[in-house]
Amino acid sequence: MTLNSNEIAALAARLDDAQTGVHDTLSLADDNAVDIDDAYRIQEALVARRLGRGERIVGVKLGFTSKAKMAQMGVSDVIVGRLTDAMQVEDGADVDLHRLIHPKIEPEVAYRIACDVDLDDPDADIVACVDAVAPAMEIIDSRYRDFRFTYTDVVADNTSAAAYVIGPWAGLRDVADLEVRMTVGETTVTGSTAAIFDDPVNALHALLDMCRRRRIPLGAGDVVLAGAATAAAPLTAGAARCEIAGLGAVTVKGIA
Ligand code: OOG
Ligand code: MG
Repeated sequence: MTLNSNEIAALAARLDDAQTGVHDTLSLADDNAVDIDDAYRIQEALVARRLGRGERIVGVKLGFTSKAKMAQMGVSDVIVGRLTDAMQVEDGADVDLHRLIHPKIEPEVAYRIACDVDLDDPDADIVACVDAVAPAMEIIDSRYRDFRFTYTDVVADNTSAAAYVIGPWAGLRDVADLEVRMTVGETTVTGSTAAIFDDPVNALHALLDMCRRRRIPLGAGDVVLAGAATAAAPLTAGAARCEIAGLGAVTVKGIA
């Protein structure tokens, strides 16, 4: 750790102001020496500001669980961020693009946790604690100029989390290699759920490991976004739809 608590609070405020004011900011690394522990402390302080405005934690998200995302963003290690109720968009609902800086959307698999996970129990079985799986999309909106950031930058920025939408839940089942198709305006991206750590269930094991290391609680009712299966696409006005073969579809509508 290299930053004191005032510096942590100031950097969290800078990122929070960028989000609420809908403007970008420069890489924190340009004028600060931020290590990975500092980055998670900034993320915690950033999320605490949202909770102070009455938001509630509803889950967690993983980032960079697929090679496509690592290659797109030039980052190659898993990251974890927090989801709040204010980020949730109902299936089929509108997303106001004016409240976002330069949003992108990506196809994801969501899991639902049905019991509290004891992070201190070395035998904790996270998969046994999951009761449902669903097709999902995440809207990411890096607060950094041109979506360019370092590894510590993106962790501090709550892993670019902005919004997410979840389709119909199904009972937990094998989703190891299902075709993924996302259409946003003229753009269609295709891939497979296998892009997520060979099988999205492996993201749950990575999540447990990250939550233990970062002391992030995993409780009954929490939603987990396992990470994008393909590179992200710019979110434009109109419908965005993701279909995962055998699991179902989910949509949102960008409003300019
Ligand atoms: C960081 C978020 C990565 C994913 O699913 O891999 C992520 C970013 O790409 O801005 O959410
Ligand atoms: Mg994502």
